[in-house]
Amino acid sequence: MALLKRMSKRVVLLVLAFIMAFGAASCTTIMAITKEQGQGYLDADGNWIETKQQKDTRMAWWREARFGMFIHWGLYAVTAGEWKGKWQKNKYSEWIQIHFKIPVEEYEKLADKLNPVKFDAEEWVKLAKDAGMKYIVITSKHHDGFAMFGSKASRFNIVDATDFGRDPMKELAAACQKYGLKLCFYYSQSQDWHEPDAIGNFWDFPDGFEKKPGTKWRKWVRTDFEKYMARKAKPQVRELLTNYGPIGLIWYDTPMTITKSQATEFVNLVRELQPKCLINSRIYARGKDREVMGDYGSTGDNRIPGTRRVGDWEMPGTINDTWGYRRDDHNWKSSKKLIRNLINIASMGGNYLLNIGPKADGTIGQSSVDRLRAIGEWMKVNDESIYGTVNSPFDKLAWGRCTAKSNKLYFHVFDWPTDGKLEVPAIKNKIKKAYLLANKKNLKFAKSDDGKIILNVPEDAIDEAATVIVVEFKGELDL
Ligand code: FHN
Repeated sequence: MALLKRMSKRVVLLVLAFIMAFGAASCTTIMAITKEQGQGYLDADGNWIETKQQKDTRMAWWREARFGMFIHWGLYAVTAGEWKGKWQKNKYSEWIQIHFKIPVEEYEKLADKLNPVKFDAEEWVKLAKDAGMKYIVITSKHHDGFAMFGSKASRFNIVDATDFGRDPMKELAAACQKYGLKLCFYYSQSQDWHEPDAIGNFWDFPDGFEKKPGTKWRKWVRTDFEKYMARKAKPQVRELLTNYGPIGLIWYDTPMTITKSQATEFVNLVRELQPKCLINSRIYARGKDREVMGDYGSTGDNRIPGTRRVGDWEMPGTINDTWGYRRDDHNWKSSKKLIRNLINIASMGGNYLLNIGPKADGTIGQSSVDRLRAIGEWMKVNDESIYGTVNSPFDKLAWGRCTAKSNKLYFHVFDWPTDGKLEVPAIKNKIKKAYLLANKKNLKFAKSDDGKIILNVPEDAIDEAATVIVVEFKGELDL
């Protein structure tokens, strides 16, 4: 009897041990699966659940990239700033419809003139790649409401409304896959001047606003906005995330009066369909405490911050003054300025989203091409000092900027010293070596009494836009 009792105890213990071992094993399996997926999920209440590590994994390509191409292309490329012999006063060509209060019916006719037969997706993607850009954000639908992709949600789209009849986003998706760039879509979620229930078109559809006396039209709320969301905006975002393969990010813009719960619907649509896809912060911006609902922040257009910033951010910038193509805009930024913008932004931990506005025939103007090629020449030599770098450990330097990566500091010299000596800020670490990134030539250096590093540099700069000097140090950076 006693033996039986002892045996059954053993059996119970064995069973217990087995359960524990099996349980632990299955637990490990579950954990392993979650880890392997490496991505967050929407819980039953519509909350996005994600660990810091999962967010870091999702952001990794974007943080590595630092440089992307913005493309504003739509019906406004046909008008190119001019309507019935008059030039737009507002500098953005894509705002022509609102500027001249062009009735929807008349604006729709522009589709007859959009026939970009010279469009070559591979050429565009190669141009971006050669410039050193790692992602492309293209206007799939701007505020005028015209979709530059085939859409079942609205016939006001390039496939159904033009003789062209092709879907340029499909072609771009294939070209991006081929050349290893991330395809990303801009989508104007609130303003849609084609739609009576959306925000923006007060000249054709004056009714349906909740008018608040004394406020600007743009502050007015569309009472039926959710109808537009359900009929067009959400189905189109769904199409974009379903028909074009993996999408790097959705770039929402001008949230206007969108409510937090409406913005959440746009966010969750992305989370549900492509959990790895990123979302910019222009999805929502209301109230005193502008809450950032996206994955990273956008600065204002062409607004490079003055100081180092924390967190992930991106600066969208124009190459001339307009976003969409405009025939009379010749105010091109120089290549030197654009290269320095890229460096300046990277030195503060941001991404540069540099815009081009292709023409209605599908070509990209020579002035844009020349500038992108010049940036590409600089990047070919110096891209190591941009990709995957983090912001400078120092405040802005008088003669240039600094970016950092692992045990290297990249000093971008804008103003080359005339006395052959470049003084860089003090670090406590032992310095392994200093060299010119362009030719790997080592530079002699000494430490001044106050710990600053004095580099002996050649008489002339290698690149007028920016010559990069690498300082390699031992251990963790210690200032
Ligand atoms: O109104 C748009 C403008 O046309 C353009 O698309 C820029 C790009 O950042 N975003 C809005 C203005 O901030």
